[in-house]
Amino acid sequence: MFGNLTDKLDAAFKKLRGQGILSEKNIKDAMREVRQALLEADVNYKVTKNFINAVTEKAVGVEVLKSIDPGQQVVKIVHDELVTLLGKKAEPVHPIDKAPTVYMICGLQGSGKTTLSGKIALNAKRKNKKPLLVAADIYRPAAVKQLQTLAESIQVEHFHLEGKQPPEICREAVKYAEKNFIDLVILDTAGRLHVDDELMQELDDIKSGVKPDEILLVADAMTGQDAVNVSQTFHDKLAVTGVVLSKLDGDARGGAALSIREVTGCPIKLASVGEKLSDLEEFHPDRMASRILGMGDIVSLVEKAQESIDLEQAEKMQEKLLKNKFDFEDFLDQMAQLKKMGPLDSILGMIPGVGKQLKNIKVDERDMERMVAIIKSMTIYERRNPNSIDGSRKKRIAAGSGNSVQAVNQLLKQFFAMQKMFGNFNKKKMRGMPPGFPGM
Ligand SMILES: Nc1nc2c(ncn2[C@@H]2O[C@H](COP(=O)(O)OP(=O)(O)OP(=O)(O)O)[C@@H](O)[C@H]2O)c(=O)[nH]1
Ligand SMILES: [Mg+2]
Repeated sequence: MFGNLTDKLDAAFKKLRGQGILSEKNIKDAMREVRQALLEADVNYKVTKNFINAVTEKAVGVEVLKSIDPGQQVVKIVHDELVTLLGKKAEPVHPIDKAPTVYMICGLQGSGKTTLSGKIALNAKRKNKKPLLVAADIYRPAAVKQLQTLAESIQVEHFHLEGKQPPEICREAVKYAEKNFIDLVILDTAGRLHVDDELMQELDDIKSGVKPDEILLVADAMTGQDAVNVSQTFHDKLAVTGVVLSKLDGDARGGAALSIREVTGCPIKLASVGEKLSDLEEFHPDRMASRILGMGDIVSLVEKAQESIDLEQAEKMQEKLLKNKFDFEDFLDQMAQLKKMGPLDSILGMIPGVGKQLKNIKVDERDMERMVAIIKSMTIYERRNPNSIDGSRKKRIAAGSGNSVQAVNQLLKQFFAMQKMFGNFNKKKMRGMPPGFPGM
């Protein structure tokens, strides 16, 4: 599931990731593709529209975190919006905190109600709770038998009253549970092909008869927008307390998962991810968003951007800078480390007060390779003593690195300017900075 959507989103972000800066135009271009991807995944039209607006607004107004690729930052924004769309926080089902706690399971025919009932029963049993599976579907001849077989397979009690109507069966089941130390009563109700008044009335009668702690609507993720409409109708009529997305393991396009919360306002609490009774998961918006984006690594990279410069090395560097012992060897080390993080001037720009001074010292990524080549052509002595680099040394270094003397001169100029800047910077700012401030 989500495979297609993930690929499409990835393609949209790839374009942004190549860009040096986030402009309103390149964001809009990328968002057009994201929009298309969402619509193709069968996400509700309105939901898509709101989503794109929210992301665009945040991306355009974003204060660009200097240390990472702007495209990655957009990935993070999209991720966060997806989390919001999916409900922000995980909302667990009502705890089994009194005997009996009652869950009512409802939904359309074949959506996976009986399977879910079994899954919840098994789960409760694993927590040393005593569940009771109640057959409240008397219309489909095999339904009672199906639940009974299922209950026996996991050695859980089941309950049925021959010849009674579902509301009465449910009331009696709860009475039985009270007398028999049952912790959790699970009402497996009947489904219909379509939402109809008769079904709703019956479910409403069950609800008022037993006052369930949790009314779970099972929505089949494979049915896309239908699942959204069905959820809306059930929620309007029954005030459902939670949605369970079933068949999330299938090749559904994901639209239902992404739209239900936003459209109905009802939290998604569980995800049914297979036919086996152990295939039940709590629904976590953040995990689902990461799964959809398939880019959990980038999201955490952005989160950790500031921490990810090796603190220990940064501290050492700080010490050297304070003593004005920063040489080309250190420069090379820093380059290697900074390369992981992005453009050098951007990293420096993260340090309060440095950004502005960098205006006249242009250190951009395209120059980095060349700088490294030049430094590597220096002898160790030269690297440690940049002042020793005279005319003839410059010629040799230039030839060795395949650059002009002019390029070597430029690097030296930049290096000395930087050294000077740090000298001034140290005097003015260092005392006020937290120890080991990431960067220089
Ligand atoms: N792949 C997959 N199949 C599921 C899942 N949940 C249920 N199914 C299958 O879907 C079919 C219907 O499941 P049931 O649990 O009987 O559905 P129901 O809502 O109780 O159906 P009715 O009682 O007829 O209304 C069965 O073949 C299940 O094995 C799921 O999460 N993933
Ligand atoms: Mg059933």
